[in-house]
Amino acid sequence: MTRKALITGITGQDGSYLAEFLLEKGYEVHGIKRRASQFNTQRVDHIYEDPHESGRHFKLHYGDLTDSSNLTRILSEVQPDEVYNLGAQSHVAVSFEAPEYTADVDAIGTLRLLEAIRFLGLEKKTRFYQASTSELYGLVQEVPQTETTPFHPRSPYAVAKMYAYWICVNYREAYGMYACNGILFNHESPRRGETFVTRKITRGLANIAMGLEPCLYMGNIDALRDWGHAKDYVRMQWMMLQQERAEDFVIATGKQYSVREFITWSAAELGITLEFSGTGVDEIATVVEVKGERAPMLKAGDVILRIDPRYFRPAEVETLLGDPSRAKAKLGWEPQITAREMCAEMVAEDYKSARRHALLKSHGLDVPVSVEG
Ligand code: NDP
Ligand code: GDR
Repeated sequence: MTRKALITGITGQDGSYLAEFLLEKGYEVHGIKRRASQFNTQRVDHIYEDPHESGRHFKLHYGDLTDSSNLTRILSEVQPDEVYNLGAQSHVAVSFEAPEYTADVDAIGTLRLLEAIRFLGLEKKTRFYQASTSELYGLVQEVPQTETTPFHPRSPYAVAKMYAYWICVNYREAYGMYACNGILFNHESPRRGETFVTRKITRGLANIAMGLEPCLYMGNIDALRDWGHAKDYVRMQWMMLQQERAEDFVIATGKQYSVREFITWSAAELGITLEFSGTGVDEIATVVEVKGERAPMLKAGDVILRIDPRYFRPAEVETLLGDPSRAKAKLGWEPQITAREMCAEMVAEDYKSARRHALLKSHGLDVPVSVEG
């Protein structure tokens, strides 16, 4: 029998990698996409199958985590063996601006799915994966963070995800559901949303190198993160649903770097040596040297990075470092791609598209470039 998986958030970074992974494993993959006024399936377009053809293994359903009846109908139609709840308003800074919506989607959305599974009598058939987050640790109580480190969320996003974490545990304990939390630390890729810090940097610097924009404006570049590659992390999401017993796991690399280091690496991939000077909001990064051909529009002395306080958050998570040893011991999971390798891959992809844009621009076809976020 073909196994069926339902992925919420399939159009996002993780959803797209997970869909590819499950299709390769022979699953029938169903995903929930939101209605939007423009196409929003770019990350999964390469695996799209024409609905007019039979024997399809990849199907998209319109839906939304704020809509219980829609979720119940999709679950009832699909009868999935596995549900991966990756859908979320996932931007921490945005959650301060839209806290109620974030809670509705990220917290109550999770409850809606779990209740729909129970209501349909699928609680013994359907296994449930919840996309939990290192943001739960927030103001960290212990270094490194493990499955037993106390939570102290620091944003409406993290508070909503804390509800989702506990409701998942609660449905496991109360109804014997196979429901588990992957407490995932930051993970990135060339498919990362453009307003998360790594992608903002790789895309911004590639654009600057090609003369498409003059300067990158950043927030707290002293923040420390444990960055892994999304491809490694979706493999672990699947592994967590293949165990005898549902358990929660920390997924991380165990290594930590600053945003500033990530900027330096990204610049180096483009042949640019940067020097940081000044402090606080007056800090800047200046080009010291340009090697090779990748940054034809830059020269020593150019200031290409400044601090803009509007990217500071009302409450910041300064430092995160995960301890993945339980995942390694119990599941044999280890990340295969280092943060530095991931950075190189992201810069290479963004550089390709910056070059394309620059070429179009040189032929009079202007392409708007935005790095808000
Ligand atoms: P993305 O922001 O790339 O993707 C989020 C997905 O959720 C998109 O498909 C989005 O749809 C969808 N979505 C948003 N709002 C709704 C809604 N109201 N109803 C249904 N779907 C919705 O996130 P990632 O892929 O990076 O992350 C996946 C999950 O893992 C998220 O829950 C995130 O919070 C969590 N997480 C992520 C980490 C990371 O570092 N990436 C770390 C820890 C946890 P659309 O494309 O239409 O916007
Ligand atoms: P985070 O990721 O908040 O950790 O949440 P993000 O990449 O947005 O920020 C990481 C750190 O970088 C600092 N920072 C900036 N961030 C952004 N976005 N833009 C900037 O200009 C900027 N300058 C500095 C931030 O302040 C922060 O400290 C991500 C999301 O994927 C969540 O959904 C997920 O749960 C967590 O990772 C784990």
